[in-house]
Amino acid sequence: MSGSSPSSSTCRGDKTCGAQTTLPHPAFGTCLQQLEEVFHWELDRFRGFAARSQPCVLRGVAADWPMVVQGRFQDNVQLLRRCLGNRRCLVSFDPTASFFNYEIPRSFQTKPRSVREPSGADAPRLINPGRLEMMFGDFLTAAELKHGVVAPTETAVRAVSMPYDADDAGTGRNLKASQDILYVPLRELQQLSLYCVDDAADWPDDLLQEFVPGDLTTKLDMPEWQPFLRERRLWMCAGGPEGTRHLTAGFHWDHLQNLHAVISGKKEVFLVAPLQAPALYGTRFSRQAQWNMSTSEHGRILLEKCDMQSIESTSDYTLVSIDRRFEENSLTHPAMVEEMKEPVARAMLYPGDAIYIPPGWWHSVRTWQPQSPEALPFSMSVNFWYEMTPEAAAAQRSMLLTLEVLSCQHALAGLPEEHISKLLKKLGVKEESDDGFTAVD
Ligand SMILES: O=C(O)CCC(=O)C(=O)O
Repeated sequence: MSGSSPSSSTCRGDKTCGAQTTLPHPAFGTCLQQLEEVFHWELDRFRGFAARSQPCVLRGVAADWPMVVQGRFQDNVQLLRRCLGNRRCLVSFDPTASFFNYEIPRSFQTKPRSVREPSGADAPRLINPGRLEMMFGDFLTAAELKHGVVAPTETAVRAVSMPYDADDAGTGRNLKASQDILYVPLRELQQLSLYCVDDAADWPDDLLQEFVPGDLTTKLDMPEWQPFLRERRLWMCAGGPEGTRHLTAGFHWDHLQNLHAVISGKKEVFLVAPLQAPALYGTRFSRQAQWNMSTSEHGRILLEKCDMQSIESTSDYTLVSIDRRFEENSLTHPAMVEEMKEPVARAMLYPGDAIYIPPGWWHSVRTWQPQSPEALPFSMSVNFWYEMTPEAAAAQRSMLLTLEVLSCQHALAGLPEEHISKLLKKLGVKEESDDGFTAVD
C-alpha cells in the first residue's frame, strides 16, 4: 500500500485521484486503493513488504497445491466425510451476513475525544455469532444443501449450543440455553450463515497434505519465520443466510504475522493502516451479545441475541463497517472521513492466492462461496500465523501499544482510565502521578 496520498482519501470518484478503482465504495464514500501485488515468479520481493510491515497480495503462491490444481475434478467432500465426518467441530452461525457487527442505537453518535461516550443501554452492543458443536459430516451436509448440490431433506442433526466466550461457560446467567442438546432440522440450518473454523493440527497429516501441503515461508524465502509458526487455521465458510453467497467478518486486528491463502471460493479483503484506528472507531470494550439457538416448548428452533457477561471482546471491533452505507457510517461516526488520512485498500483473492496482513493492520474479510462446478460446497482457506521475530516485535512495539491505548480510549463500556490502568498493570508499567509512566521490574 505504499504510495498512498492523502488526497486520494478524499476522492469522490474522480478518475485523476490516483486510486485504481474509480467508483466510490458504498461504505466509505471514497475510492479504494488496490493492494500491491507480488506475483509467484517474483516472490523474493515479499521480503521488502515484510521488512516494512506493509500488506500485499501474493498472487499464485499456492497455485500448485493439489486441491487448487485438481480440486474440482475430485470428490473431496467424500474424502473429508470419510476422514473427519464423525469428528466434532464448532460451527459459528448468524442469521445475518455480518459477523461481529455492532448494533448501534439510532440516536448514537461518537463524540470528540474529550466528551465521554455513553456506556449504558444507549451505547452500541457487539453481536457475536452463535456457536454450535456438531459432527463435521453434518456441517458438510448443511454446506451441500446451501450450495444446492443435494436434495432438500427433513433430517435433523444433533448439535450443542455453546457460549461464544469461555468466560460465559457454565454461568447459566445470560445464556440460558447454553450447552443444551438440540435437534436442528437441516432446512433451518441452511438458512443461516455458517462458518466452521478448525485448527489444522487436528487434521490427520495425509488428509492435510491434500489441502495444505506446505508452509508458505519456504516459497517466500523467509526461513527465519518458520520457528515462529504459532497456528495454521482452516476457514470453511458455507456462505451467508439463504439467498446470500457471502458473509463478512468485521474489521479487527491481530498481534501475529498473518499469511492467509485461499483454496476454494473467493475472499475480498479490506485493509486499513493500524494508526488509522480513529477513522474506524475500534474498541474491545463494549456490551456484547451472542446469537443463541434453543428449542421452544413446542419443539420449534428459536434464535435470540443473549447478553454476555464480559465487556471485553476477543479482538477490537469497529463501529465503521463495510456492510453499512457511507451515510450510516458517517452519521454514527462523523469523524470517519476526516480521520481517514489514507485510502482503504482492497484485494480480491482467488484459489491459489494469499495475502500478507502484518500485525496491527485492520482487516475486514468478505468471503464468497464457490460457484459450481468447484468441487467443495464451501469456501476454504488457511492462515499461517507467526509470532513476530524479536526484531519485528521491537520495531512494532510502540505502534501496538498505541492501538491498545486507543482501544481503551474508545471504550463503549466501562471507564477508559480503568481499562488503561489494567493494561499498564498487565504490561508491568507503573503509572506516575502527572507526567507519564515508569517501568517496574
Ligand atoms: O477469513 C475470514 O473470515 C477472517 C480471516 C481473518 O480475520 C484472519 O485471517 O485474520
